[in-house]
Amino acid sequence: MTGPGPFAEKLLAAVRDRTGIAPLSDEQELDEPTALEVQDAVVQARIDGGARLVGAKLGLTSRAKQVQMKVDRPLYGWLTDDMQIDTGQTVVCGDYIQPRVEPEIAFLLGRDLEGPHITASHVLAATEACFGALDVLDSRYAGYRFTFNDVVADNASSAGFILGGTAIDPYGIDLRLTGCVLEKNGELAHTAAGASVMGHPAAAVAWLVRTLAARGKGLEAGHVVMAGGMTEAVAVAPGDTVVARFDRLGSLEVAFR
Ligand code: 0L1
Ligand code: MG
Repeated sequence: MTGPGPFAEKLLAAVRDRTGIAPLSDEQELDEPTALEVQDAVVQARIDGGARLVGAKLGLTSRAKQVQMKVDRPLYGWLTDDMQIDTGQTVVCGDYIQPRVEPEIAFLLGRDLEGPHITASHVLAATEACFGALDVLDSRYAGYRFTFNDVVADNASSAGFILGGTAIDPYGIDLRLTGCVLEKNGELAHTAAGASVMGHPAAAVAWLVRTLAARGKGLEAGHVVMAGGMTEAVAVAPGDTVVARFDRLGSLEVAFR
């Protein structure tokens, strides 16, 4: 099997059939350049199907997530408009394979961001507003069993995202200190502060921009960027409700059926 095509086809079929597959690397060696080509192919297939690119997500930017997934490096994927879940919308678990939810801090960019020397300060200067957010992720690999390159190919488990209704000027808040309490079915699940994400969520976004620059890519004004799970993700099933309470960024609640 060569090139991204057959690998991308397997991942797209998993989404269509809502059935987890074995890691691509079980079959054949998958190196990082090929994994990135597969990622591009699965995102392009969504766009060819009518979706619009609206931003990017970081994954595995916190120690909690790296420990949970046994992968010790951050990665990124892309967000399309068909992934956005409206506030108050009940999420149908059957639309996914094995959904999980995690709290994140999101950035809405007011200016393009690209280049190999971007820092957290540049990210803050280019940000129109920050939001509390929930990532509804879904691995196309059964049981979330994958290597780093497998999950890169799978567009960083991108599936759904919810933006909170409270927009904050990034200069009016110290995102390192933004606390988050994650509850599932009324019980405390996890807590974290923004600094859990690479020291500062804006530093995670800066890492993304520098990483994209090496591939001749960048982020655009209007893009939403999710900085990565602050805590471990929680698995969800029909009947579950997840609430994320952020300091100063408001609360988000999502119900699953
Ligand atoms: O948790 C995972 O599926 C690993 C990929 C990163 C996804 C994320 O952190 O949003
Ligand atoms: Mg995430």
